[in-house]
Parts: sequence; C-alpha cells; structure tokens
Amino acid sequence: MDAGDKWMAALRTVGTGQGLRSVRSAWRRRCADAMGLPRPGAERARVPGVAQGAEPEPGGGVVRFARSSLRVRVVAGGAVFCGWDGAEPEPSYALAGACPEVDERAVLEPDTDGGWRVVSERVLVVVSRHGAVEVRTPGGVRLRRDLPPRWWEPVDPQAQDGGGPRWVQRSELAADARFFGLGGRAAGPRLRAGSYRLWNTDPGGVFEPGDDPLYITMPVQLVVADAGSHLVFHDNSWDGRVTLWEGEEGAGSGHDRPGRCEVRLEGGPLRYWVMAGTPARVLHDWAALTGGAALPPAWALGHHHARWGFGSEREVRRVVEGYKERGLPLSAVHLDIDHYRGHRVFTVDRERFPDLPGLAADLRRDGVRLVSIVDPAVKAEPGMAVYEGGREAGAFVRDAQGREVRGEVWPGESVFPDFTDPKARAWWGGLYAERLAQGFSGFWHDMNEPVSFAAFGDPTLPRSARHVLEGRGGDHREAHNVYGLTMARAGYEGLGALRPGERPFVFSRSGWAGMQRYGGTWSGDVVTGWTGLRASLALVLGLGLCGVPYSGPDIGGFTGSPSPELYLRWFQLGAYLPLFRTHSAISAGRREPWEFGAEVLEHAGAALRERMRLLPYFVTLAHLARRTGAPYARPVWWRSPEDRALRDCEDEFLLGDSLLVAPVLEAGADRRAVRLPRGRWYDTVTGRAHEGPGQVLLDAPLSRIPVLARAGSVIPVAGAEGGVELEVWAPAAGRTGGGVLITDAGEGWERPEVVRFTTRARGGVVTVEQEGAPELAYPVRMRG
Ligand code: NBV
Repeated sequence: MDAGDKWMAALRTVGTGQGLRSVRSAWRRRCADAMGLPRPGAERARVPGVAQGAEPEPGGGVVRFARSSLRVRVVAGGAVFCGWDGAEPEPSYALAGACPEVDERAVLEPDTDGGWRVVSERVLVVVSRHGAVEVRTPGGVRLRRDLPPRWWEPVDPQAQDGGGPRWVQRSELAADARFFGLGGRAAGPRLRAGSYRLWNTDPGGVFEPGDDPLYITMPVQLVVADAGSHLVFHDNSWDGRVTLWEGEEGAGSGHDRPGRCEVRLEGGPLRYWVMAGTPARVLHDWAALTGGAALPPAWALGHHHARWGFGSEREVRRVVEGYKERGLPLSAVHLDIDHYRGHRVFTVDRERFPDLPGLAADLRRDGVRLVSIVDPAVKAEPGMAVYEGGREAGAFVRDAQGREVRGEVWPGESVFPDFTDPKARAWWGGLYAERLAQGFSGFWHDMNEPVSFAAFGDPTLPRSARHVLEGRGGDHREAHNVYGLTMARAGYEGLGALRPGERPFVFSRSGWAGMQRYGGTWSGDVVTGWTGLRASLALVLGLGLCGVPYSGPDIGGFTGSPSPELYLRWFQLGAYLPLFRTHSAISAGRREPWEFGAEVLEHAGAALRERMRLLPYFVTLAHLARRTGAPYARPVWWRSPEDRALRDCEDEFLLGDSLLVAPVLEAGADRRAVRLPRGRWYDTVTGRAHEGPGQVLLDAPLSRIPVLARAGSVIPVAGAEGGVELEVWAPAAGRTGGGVLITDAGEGWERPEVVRFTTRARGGVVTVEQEGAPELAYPVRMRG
C-alpha cells in the first residue's frame, strides 16, 4: 500500500462525513500555504570562500571566511559544537538547559596551509582554508570530514522568508563506517544507503519496514567504525533529508571508497555537535547535553495491556479479571480514544464508562494502573470547556492573519494547541487534573506529529501556520518536528506540578532530540506480520541510540490478527523490551495471551513471569539509562564496536550489560544462530557455556527464545519469597565480573540506593562481594 492508499483506508475508518471534511481540510491547508508562504524566487548558491583569519574564544574560536564564519567550541566533557554563519548553540529544543560550560583548555591554533585547528583532550578539530572540517581522534585518526557547506539564498534579499537559506553539507566517513539513529526508522537499526527524511509523519494507520519517515525523526547519527565511534547531531528542526552511502573497502582498484553522508535542510541554522569515544561514552555525552531520561515509575516496567475499542468499563473489568484468573501479572490497562465523549480530549463517555474513578480504584487494589490516551487536537466547539479555556489562554495555533488554524481529527473540526508557547504549555499541563481526578496514573500521547486528516498532501498543519517558538515566532516549517516534544514537555511539567510527589509517566508517539527528558515512546501502528516484528526491534534499538531508551512495540502488531506463533514470538521479544505492551486497532483481533490457545498461553505466561522476575534488573536499567545515557536495549556491538560481524548483527540485542536476547523473528524456526561478543556466555536455560566472539546455533523451541548471561554478571531479580536476590553467573577461571543494583521506592523522587557487586573465580571457587559492606545483604543464587 502506498501512502495515498493508506490514507484512503484510514478515511474509510473515520466514515464518509469525516472523509469529506478531510478533503476540505486538505484543500484549506493547500490554500493557506499558497497564500501564507513566500513564493520561491531566483536563488544563488554560496560557499564559505577562503579563510581570512580567526579569533580565539574560550573553548575554541571563530574562523572568518570570505563569505561566512565558523565557530568551533569544545565544551566540558569533550563535545564539540560547530556553528556556521553566526549560529550559536542556543536557542535549542534539544539542549536540556543552558549550553554546557566551555572547556577552557581547548585552544584555537593556526594549522598548515592557511587552516586552523582546535586541540582538545578528546578530539582534534582541523578546519581547512576552504572550510572543510575534520574531526580526528587525539591520535590523529580521522573520524569524519565535513566538506565546506553550501547555502542557497534568494537573489533578492527582500525575498528572505524568515527561515534563513536552505543548505547542504556533505561529509566523508571511514569506508567501514556503519550508520545508526535518525530517530525511529523501521528499516534499521543499521541504516543502509538511502535517503531518510526529517519530517515527523503518521504513515496513516499502519506502517511496514519500507515506510519512511515515521513518527519520530531526528538529525542524530551514531557512526561506528574501526577508527572509533561518534555521534553527530545537526541541531535544526526544519524539514530535511539525510542521505547515506555506505563505503567499501578496497573498492575497484584496491582503493577504499569512503562512506558518505549528506545533510540537507530547508532552513534554520547550520550547526552541529560531534561527540567521539566508545558508544557508552558518546551516549553519556549525549545525555549530558540533552538531558537524562525521565525515570518511569516501577509499575510502568511491568506488563501493560491496551486496545483501541475496549468499548466499556465492563469489558475492561472482564479483561483484567482474565489476567487475574489465569495468574498472569498485569501492571496497567490503557484506555484509547473510544472512552472519550465523541472523541473529545479530556472528557469521558459516561454511558460506557460511568465511574472511571471507581474502576481505577478497584484496579489499583489489584495492582493495575489506568493509563489514558491524550490527543492534542481539541474539537472546535463553542461552549466546550477545553476549547473555551484554550481560546482564553490564547493557546491555539493561528495563521498569518491571526485566525485559528482548523484541521480534521477524530472529534471532527479541531484546533491545535501551540506547545511551543510557554503559556499554552502551562494551560495544557493544568488539564491533566481532570485525568488525575478520573483515576489515571499514566499518559499516552498520540497523533502529535501533529496529524490533521488529509485526503491528499501532507496530513498535518499548514507549513505557514504560525507558532510562538518560545517568543521568537516562526512557522510550522520550524515547529512541526518539535510539536510532539513540546507536548510531552507540557504534559510532564503539568503532571509534575499537579502531583509533585510522583514521577510522571508519559510516552509519546512523536518527538525529537531531547524527548527522553519527558518520557518514552512506542512503535506506533506497526503492521501485523513477521516484517513488523523485525521492525519493532529496529525501532527500539535505533531510538535507544538517539537517547530515547524507553520504548516498545504493539505486541502482536497493530492491525489484523497475528497467527498464534507470531503473537507468541512478539510477546517473547516484548518481555525483554522496556515498554512491554499488547495493543491493537479497533478493527483488529484480540491480543490477550489466552486468545491464542493453551500452548501460547502457557509460554506467554512464562515470558510474563520471567519479566516480573527481572523487574529489579529493569528498574536498575531505568536508573542507569537516566544516569549514563545507556539504553536498556543495546546493539550487540555496544561493548565491542570494533567487531565488524557484530556491527552487522541486527536480530539480537544486549539487555543491559548482563543479558543477550536473541528473539525469533522467523516463522517456523525452532533454532537460531546467535552471534556472541567476546567473553563467555551462558545459556540461561541449559546453563551451557559458549565462548565468544563467534556464532553458535541455539535451540529456540516455542517455549522460549535464547537468552544468554555474560560470565561474571550479577543480575538482581525478584526472589521467590519477595525481596531482591542476586543471580550470579560464574566468571571464567581467573576472571572477575560484577553488577549493580539500584532500588527506589517505585514512584517518588526519593534518592535511589546504589549497591555494587564484584565477582571473582579463583581456584575453582566463585566469590561475590558487596562494595563497602563486610557481607552480602542479598541472597545469592549461583549459576553457570
Ligand atoms: O487512538 C487510536 C489509535 C491508537 O490506538 C494507536 O496506538 C495510535 O498509534 N491512533 C493511532 C489513531 C488511529 C490510527 C489509525
């Protein structure tokens, strides 16, 4: 199905009335842009020209070229900022706060041939006479070479339309470099040669691996090569494209063909950050720059069950009862748009959900939380409290003439809060009081690319729509990609003010660089099929490398009905991902584990119980993600980026430092090849040891997927009698290992407790020690 077909199918879901209004809405958007955007006139290209001189500044300096300038600034921690044409690090939606302090030790010096260099502890930045920028390791090995950029400017300076010129920058990378990131890409995690658009997009009710872009795009690339890894972030929220060409070693006549990358943006500043080092170091620097990930409450690390179309309170109770009767642990139930009155956000359909607070309280007694979907579109209905409140607050997006921009979404004709306006965020944040009063504990932001149904063209707001952009003012071309991010901020901050003692739980379909500060995300409407299962893993791993550690797929797929086998394999994978949620569309089949026969129920139940046993490990990983930037689910090359076979291995992952998870992603498979990083790995079921690096063939009967534990690991798990116990996997003879346990009270802001352990194998005896304690405070179960 192409995008047009998908939108037509989606329009069928919404009915004819809305279908017709979607035609009107698309037409209105087209007219608004025809009138509200400047017509492109004659343009001329510009390049920086030759370097004329340079002025040192703290942390680096500014190199002046004939027709531009380049600022290079190294900040504490070692990240490098490069800003062309006067671009500064701020203002930025990605940065967590003010730009970090500069590294005073980094200095600008003249280089040979009329160029300049900035020498710092972690990298060496060399700027050529014509404006090419090389980032090298301190040892002088080249990580990337950014060629002089090129801008297109209107010949008539009066024709400037506020966004600045569009620009392109090409870069050369090592021939062996592999690319990851760019947000949530279904075709990843390794990004092959191709062109990837930077424009958050709802693919229209379902996506498959070939669909691109999706809901979260961001100009963040992690490049992994023999010479080292680095992250590059072009801090610019405009529409654009990243085109990648993987290199080839010894191509043609024995010469390497370098990897290449081209970043092309339709406006906005040409500025970027580079962070170099091991993957762990790079993600640490990224989190330092853009903020630690919001810590989910402990219950959000359990199992969630959702469905679009539960239909009634009775049905919700029936499903929860079903979990209980079968002894299946459940942490949360999600209510979708069908519990709203006529799809109006922040309302309740009281006929079908007569007593939500009562339902929430009953569920809570059984340890189950209620999570509410929250859509940004507000029905443009005079007299409706949310609409009137928003008007009073001046919160809705307007056009160039100052009129409300109207679109078409689930409730009908709708308006859209401008979340780039601090006033609008404060107003919107206050609305969550209604949700809290209904008994909801968590929030699921949807449709915030933002979507406005369109029978043709781009299903979003007009590009000419005006936005406050924190007071700077601008239009949707700049605000579109940060719409979901700023909505997440509004929700997170609102909840923080309304319920200061609890950590907000927000996850959002759309977002941008830095969204982790406010919460996580999920896969969106992944197609039900083996390809969708594979895409689910790609999305989670790719997003983790962009600093968004908490996510997971719709288990079983969003559409249709999975076969029992596919459902089970999806469930088994999902049990090891941060967000562990079953969900499906209103027209799709059921996703409760007992709907697929006794065998599936038995094995899904086992996966569920294993997840709950691993909960202390997941809580620890959540804290580590926040503190260190390391995602819970990491590519297998995380600790061995030099292992080329691992770089190309996309169908398994590390869960924290200790576990390697190898899901089954193919129909009919009962064994699979598992690639091991260096060191000893134990099959957690058979206890058999395997030595890496290398590849082994492991059993994967329907009852389980292969999960291996790193020798020497200490994994905190829930003990059979309650409390935490330590699962210790013996180190190889003469080796050491270790682990960490981070505990907290589950949902507040109390200081977590961090306990570290070391393991040793000496003379055939394995010992475990707890740092700073004369003896272990936890029971130990020796394995391996
Ligand atoms: O709110 C309905 C769905 C939701 O179930 C799904 O998870 C979102 O990704 N929503 C999209 C809108 C409808 C899409 C066809």
